[in-house]
Amino acid sequence: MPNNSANWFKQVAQRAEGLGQQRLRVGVTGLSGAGKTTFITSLINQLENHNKGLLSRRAPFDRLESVRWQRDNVERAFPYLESLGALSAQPARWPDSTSDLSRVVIDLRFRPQGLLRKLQSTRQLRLEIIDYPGEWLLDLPLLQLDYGQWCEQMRQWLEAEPRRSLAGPLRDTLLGLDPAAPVDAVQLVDLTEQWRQFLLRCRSEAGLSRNQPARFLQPGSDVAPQMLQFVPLLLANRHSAGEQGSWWAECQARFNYYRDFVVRGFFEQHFRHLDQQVLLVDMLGPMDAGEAALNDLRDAMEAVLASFDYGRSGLLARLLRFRPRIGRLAFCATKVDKVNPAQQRAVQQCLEDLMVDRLADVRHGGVEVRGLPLSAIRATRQEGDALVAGLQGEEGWVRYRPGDIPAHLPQSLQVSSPDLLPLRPPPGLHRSEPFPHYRMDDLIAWLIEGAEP
Ligand SMILES: Nc1nc2c(ncn2[C@@H]2O[C@H](COP(=O)(O)OP(=O)(O)OP(=O)(O)O)[C@@H](O)[C@H]2O)c(=O)[nH]1
Ligand SMILES: [Mg+2]
Repeated sequence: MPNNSANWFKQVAQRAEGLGQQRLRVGVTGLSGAGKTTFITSLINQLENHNKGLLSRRAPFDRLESVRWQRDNVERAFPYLESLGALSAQPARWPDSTSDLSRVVIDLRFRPQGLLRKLQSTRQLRLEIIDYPGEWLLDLPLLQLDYGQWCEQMRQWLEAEPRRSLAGPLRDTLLGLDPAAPVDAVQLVDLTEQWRQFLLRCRSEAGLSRNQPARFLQPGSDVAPQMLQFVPLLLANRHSAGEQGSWWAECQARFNYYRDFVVRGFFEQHFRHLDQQVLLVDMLGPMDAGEAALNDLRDAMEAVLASFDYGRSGLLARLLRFRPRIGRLAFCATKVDKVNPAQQRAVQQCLEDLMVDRLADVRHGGVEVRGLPLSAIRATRQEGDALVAGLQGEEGWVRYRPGDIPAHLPQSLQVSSPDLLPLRPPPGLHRSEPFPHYRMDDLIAWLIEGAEP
């Protein structure tokens, strides 16, 4: 049957061709300061040095022939060189804080294996990484609210402490505005700025994470500032109305734009295309800050994880009008080099204890979840049961015992915290050597494995 076998070879060859070019889009997110920029910098560095570090010993990286990070023609490119510059400076610095979405494109070329070897010389995987502020996901609930309902919700939030005190006289001013009265454009600009300052205080003074609208604090470059001028009118409700030119009409129009274009736009343009997601969480900071910070972290992460919960009779698909397709979620406690290696799993365990119900929901909705305690760049070295590291802004080294992490998070959320010092990055980091880390290789392998190169 020569004809049949020719067909068969043709089919296999076509399949090999199709497989030859694959694409994997990975989202990386976390609340501000979670460690996103450092993580992505280390990830590119580990891939660029795949033949030297821990990656070289594991499949499929033993078949990895070349890695090319794309410098040109990438829209909103991730600041890789700037981050490397800071990390390899003397003294070394952490990369600057970022507040916008950014993208990385890396092409990986693998030697094919088995039968495909004869049909095709190489296999390519295009890895796209999207770094975006986790706070943007906290706007998801806005998709189910109209402006009047949002005003009602903000009124409730501002009635309770600590927001009531943090809002101070702004609450009285907003309560004094008649939604149907003609808008005062100058006052609206002023009130918007006051609302932003209030959100900043919520974040920095009370450690609150649910600060709406999220783009007031992390606007991103795709939103015109004048579109971010609206405030909740605390006397308004879902039945309110107002003629053109009223406070109501003006604020409602901008709220609708924010909800329908800014929030929905992010989910439709970026989020919907993600195949996999890495969610980074700084668990050590809140453990150090205490019960209130842990409570708030739980609230915020529950809101973030709602974006990956595909169960619950398709609520997410209804809100977004499309079915998200994230298949794998890596849920990682970051910066675990700050505790003893033997305690790193406990940090991850405490994080998973905090989120236990929501993680179960995400898994139940069909997403594969893996938890890994990570350090993108190891700033400490172990000596006996002590750690040795350098402190930011100082020379020389300190030797210290960071203290214990409980095996599980107590229900009361009362934990004795480890000693957290402001560490500087280790010296001698260079682009051409793999950065020291914990478990970056496990994570990268898990992500790539999902694409089966
Ligand atoms: N010891 C240690 N510290 C880290 C590590 N990764 C991040 N950090 C610390 O955490 C800080 C924040 O890290 P970034 O990578 O800037 O975090 P980010 O999530 O990009 O922060 P924003 O851009 O501000 O949202 C850094 O300045 C470091 O102080 C790590 O692997 N080990
Ligand atoms: Mg950043």
